[in-house]
Amino acid sequence: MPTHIEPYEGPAGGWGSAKGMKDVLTRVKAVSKVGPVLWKQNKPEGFMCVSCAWAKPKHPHAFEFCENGAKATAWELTPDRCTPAFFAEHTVSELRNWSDFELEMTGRLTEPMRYDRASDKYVPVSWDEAFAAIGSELKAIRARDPQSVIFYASGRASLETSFMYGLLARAYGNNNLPDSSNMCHETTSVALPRTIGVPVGTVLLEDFDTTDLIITFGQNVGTNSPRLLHPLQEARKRGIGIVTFNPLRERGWERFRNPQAVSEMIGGLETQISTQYHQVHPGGDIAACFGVAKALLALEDAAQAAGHEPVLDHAFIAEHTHGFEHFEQSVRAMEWSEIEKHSGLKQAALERVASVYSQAKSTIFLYGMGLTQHVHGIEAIDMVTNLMLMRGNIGRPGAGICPVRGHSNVQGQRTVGITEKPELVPNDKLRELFHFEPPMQKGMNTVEACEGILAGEVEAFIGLGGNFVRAIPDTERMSAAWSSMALTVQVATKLNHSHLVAGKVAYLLPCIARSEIDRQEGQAQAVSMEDSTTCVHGSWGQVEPASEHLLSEPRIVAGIAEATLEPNPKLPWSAWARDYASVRDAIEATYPDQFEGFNSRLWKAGGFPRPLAARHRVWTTPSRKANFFTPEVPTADGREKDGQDVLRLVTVRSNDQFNTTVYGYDDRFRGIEGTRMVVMMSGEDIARLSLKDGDLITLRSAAEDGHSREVRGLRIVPYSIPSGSIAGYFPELNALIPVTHHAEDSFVPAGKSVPVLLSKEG
Ligand SMILES: Nc1nc2c(c(=O)[nH]1)N[C@H]1C(S)=C(S)[C@@H](COP(=O)(O)OP(=O)(O)OC[C@H]3O[C@@H](n4cnc5c(=O)[nH]c(N)nc54)[C@H](O)[C@@H]3O)O[C@H]1N2
Ligand SMILES: Nc1nc2c(c(=O)[nH]1)N[C@H]1C(S)=C(S)[C@@H](COP(=O)(O)OP(=O)(O)OC[C@H]3O[C@@H](n4cnc5c(=O)[nH]c(N)nc54)[C@H](O)[C@@H]3O)O[C@H]1N2
Ligand SMILES: [Mo]
Repeated sequence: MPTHIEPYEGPAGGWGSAKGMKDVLTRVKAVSKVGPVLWKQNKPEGFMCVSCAWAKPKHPHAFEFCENGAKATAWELTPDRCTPAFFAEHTVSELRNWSDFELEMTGRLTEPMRYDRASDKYVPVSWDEAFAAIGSELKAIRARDPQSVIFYASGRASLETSFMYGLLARAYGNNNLPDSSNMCHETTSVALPRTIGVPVGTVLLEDFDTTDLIITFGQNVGTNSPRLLHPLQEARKRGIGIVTFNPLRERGWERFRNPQAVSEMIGGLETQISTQYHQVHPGGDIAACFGVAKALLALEDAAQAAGHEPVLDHAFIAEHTHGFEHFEQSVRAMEWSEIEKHSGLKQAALERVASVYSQAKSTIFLYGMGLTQHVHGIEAIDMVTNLMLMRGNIGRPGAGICPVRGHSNVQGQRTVGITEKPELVPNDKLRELFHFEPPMQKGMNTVEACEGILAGEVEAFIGLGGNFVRAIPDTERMSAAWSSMALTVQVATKLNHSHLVAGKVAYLLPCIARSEIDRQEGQAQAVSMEDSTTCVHGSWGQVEPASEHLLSEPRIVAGIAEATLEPNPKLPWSAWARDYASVRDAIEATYPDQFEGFNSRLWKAGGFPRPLAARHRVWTTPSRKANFFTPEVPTADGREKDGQDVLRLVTVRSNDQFNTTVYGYDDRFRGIEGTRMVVMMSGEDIARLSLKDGDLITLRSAAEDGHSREVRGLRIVPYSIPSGSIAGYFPELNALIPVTHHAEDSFVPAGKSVPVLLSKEG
């Protein structure tokens, strides 16, 4: 593939988006099949996109999909097949040298496969054989130690599958339910319950219609949630300001041309998205928010002196919050010089933020991985929450906090019990409804699962979707440790590297995808998911499954459960797998306040919102108030302790990938085409390090823990990023991240600030 690197001048959306979509549809030969499906994408009674979790509107656009949603659907609906004949031709060792892109380009998996160590190949098996073998291994391990099996879930599986999967793990005897969320928004799930009493965002889609200001941190809208550009564009058309904090210039936050608006496409019109763009240092959001708070207090002092309306919402602070005095003192005590040093932003810039914030009646605070994937990510979210509470921007229309979730049902998985934390599980309900004793021992999160595998303490890994080995840190150490496990089972749609690091006994189980018609006993079944704004939607598959041998995910979970667990009439696995409405009834019985009338509300346009106390200014925190928490650290990444030569690496997604799924090698908005092996670096650093555009370099981990980690053959690309930090792509650079480098308390790998050393090659 030719490499072409040149700054991209176009907007997000626009003709580039149409072309990007067409390229992938053509590549996977899915043009004719995908068209009719896209028409139904994200519409009531339609099919819910498998890409991001952004909200689906009540009144959808004619095409309620984006460039990347279309790519995700096309990727699922490719006519290519990865069949037993393919596996007969290639050994697993050989396939390990293939790229992520090449593996998934082989097409959809068609039959259940068993790894045969003697020939180093996957060989076909029947489903009955696979379930029986998995069940017998799991039973044997359970007799030794039920805590040594991991039940991983990636955030795509439906509410129905996820609920059954959680029950499977617990009936087996553990809470080892790490989720992709443990690498993603778990920092949110730990931060927000302490401050506002709920683990999820409070904003609904309609809040974008009435808000007066949107402030964003660390999210890449144009690539990772492009449908959110529509409400942002509409807000801008109402004259609403958008303030963005992001170390990189991300095109989606700069300007947008709606590919669905003929006038914009033909007339070349585009909307400026951010009215203020602040290139904060990675990890500098804590200091930046301190600066905005300090400037806000100065405005408050001035307003009081002049006898004007106050800037702070004193009534809200007094009635609804706790901890303001200490917060205020800390903010007043923090020097501007410190704030500027740690945020990389000037006092005047932060005063401009405070000025628009002080004038906005209602403000939405939106954020993504730029906050959650830092060592002190919780403190960064706390500071955003503090800013929000200062002006009472929660529990009223047009205001609130909006963590933008990743996978399409990752938030919902947590809601229905995929968690390693037993205190978040309605254990009494499980006892009462399903007649088994739920385990009370805390389970392993992703990082603990990795550490357990490295220590040889984990005997089996079951993966419900995802690509664990590529998504986690320390790729090489983890791949090497993998084969020590007695059993590995992967439920998947497409081949990936996690399938090529087999345990002693290993199975690869192919499943029906969400865009496909899932018939059980002749009846099409609907599934459901929860979006980023707590709205729950039903989804119908649209096309015939990729192979007649595929089973649905609920059916596979039921198969494993029945082969492993003693019969329990209260856990009717097969009956559930025959009729998903009965699973929804079980979900409603387990969570009656969250899922009241689940089946009857499944097709409500725009989804039905789960109730959320914080939306009504009811605070389910220990203090019964919303809490100001004052960070004790000035930056989210603790880089002050770094040695002189250390650079901080920010790992990000390109516009041509969905996590570890690489659709192609073009990152259009960043002007990087034909390669993913790049390091984006500021002109200042390039000069300081005597490098030049196009130089090849090696990155090494700066961690001194006795393990060497390096990635070679990376090409220097000049980019607008604060000096001292560099950026590159996940998952290629995950080999540089020590598994111990994670957010405190939430254990999310800290992929947004990885200490590395650079050396020039050749
Ligand atoms: N097309 C597509 N869509 C996706 C995905 C995908 O891979 N492809 N992945 C899905 C998933 S699972 C998730 S979690 C989401 C992820 O969506 P995002 O949250 O947008 O994740 P990233 O691509 O990691 O980008 C993080 C952004 O944070 C910025 N950033 C990095 N460090 C900092 C910092 O310290 N402070 C600030 N203020 N900004 C910072 C980066 O420059 C980047 O713009 O997207 C989901 N949607
Ligand atoms: N350095 C660094 N590391 C990161 C991140 C980062 O920003 N930087 N981001 C983290 C984040 S936010 C996340 S969410 C994780 C993602 O981690 P995962 O969720 O584990 O990874 P994905 O790449 O989304 O998984 C892709 C695979 O899922 C399977 N699949 C696709 N559709 C289906 C389906 O319908 N059913 C089943 N059973 N399988 C399916 C396919 O086989 C495909 O190969 O990565 C994390 N890792
Ligand atoms: Mo994610």
